[in-house]
Amino acid sequence: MKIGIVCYPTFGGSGVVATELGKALAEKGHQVHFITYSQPVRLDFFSGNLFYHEVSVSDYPLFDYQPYELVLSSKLVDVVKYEKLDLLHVHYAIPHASAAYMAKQILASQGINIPFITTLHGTDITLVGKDPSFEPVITFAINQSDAVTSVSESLKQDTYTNFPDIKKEIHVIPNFINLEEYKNHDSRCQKKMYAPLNERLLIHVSNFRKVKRVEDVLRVFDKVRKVMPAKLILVGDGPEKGNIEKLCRELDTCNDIKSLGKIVNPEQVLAIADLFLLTSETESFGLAALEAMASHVPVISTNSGGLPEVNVHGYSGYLSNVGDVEDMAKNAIHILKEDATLKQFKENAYEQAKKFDIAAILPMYEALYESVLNKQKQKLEV
Ligand code: GMT
Repeated sequence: MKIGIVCYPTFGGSGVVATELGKALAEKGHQVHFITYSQPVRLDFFSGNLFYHEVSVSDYPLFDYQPYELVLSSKLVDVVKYEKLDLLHVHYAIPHASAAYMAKQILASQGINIPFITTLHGTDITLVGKDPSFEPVITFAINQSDAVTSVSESLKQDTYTNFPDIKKEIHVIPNFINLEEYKNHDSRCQKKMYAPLNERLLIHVSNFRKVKRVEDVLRVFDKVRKVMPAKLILVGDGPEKGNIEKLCRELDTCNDIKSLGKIVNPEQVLAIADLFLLTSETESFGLAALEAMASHVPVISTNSGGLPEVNVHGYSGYLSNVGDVEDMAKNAIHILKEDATLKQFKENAYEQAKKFDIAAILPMYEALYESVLNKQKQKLEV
């Protein structure tokens, strides 16, 4: 198949999933064309089947806001036509689904039929998408998609609740990791660099937006380090970073915290960690938690959104109510206190991650692509 993938090329989970999916499809022999405004951060893979098409946004002075959706639609028309794509798969509804719809209509007017699949990732539905100014466009674009997927059962239900006029069937295809990529740990990253006295090493990875409640990560860590020697690594950057630095001074924890900023391959750091903290207000799936588990790191998380579908309470880690830092700290201490308990949770975390290996998930996407193409063929034959 010749597949066009549209995504946000940044460090967000949706871009990571789209990129890893494209890489895996290319490895299986499909031709994959990424169509984005810059090269996806994880597209570090050389393959004759992978292509990248940049959407360049002009900066004409009349526009206070550049019309990205329009240039994206035009680029999609161009790539579909000249690369003879079979289908488009857009990740994150805003504005990718409506841009794909527009491209589909333009191409139809030229006698070219191209189906598009929309994958809902989370904030496009639970935060941004809920904004009434987006609602009619999102509802329309999702209903017009040839197929729709969501990354968790919880996100599927949220979509129907937040957008009552969405009638389209939503297929749940969970996020995934490529376990092979977690097997080779870069020996340049060693635990003793961050925990020189072999302290317990906690870690948080996110884009430091308000929804992640990173302040709770610090409060949980503060409680843990009062009970045992511990260090915390923060990976990522974002709007809340300044507030987090302030809080770390207030709590007097800065000497035990190391901020590493944005890292392209977080699995290298995850490999040396003992416990992952994910304190989000809402999380449609929690790819970061799955990446931790694939690195044998148990997870202390909230129980919001799709997290209970990923992290199993009392097995791969623990789940607590949003904001309940007391409970999260108590659970963290339980996991970290005894070596034997930690070892067991680490093994369990890895076992749980295996369920989301790409080998199990990729065929679900391929089957969906096939069924969309078959439906389109049948429609054209009528
Ligand atoms: O919050 C992020 O990390 C970025 C965001 C995105 O839309 O790119 O992540 C969402 O999609 C990820 C991949 O499907 C999910 O694992 C995250 O849970 C989800 N984030 C939220 O729901 C807050």
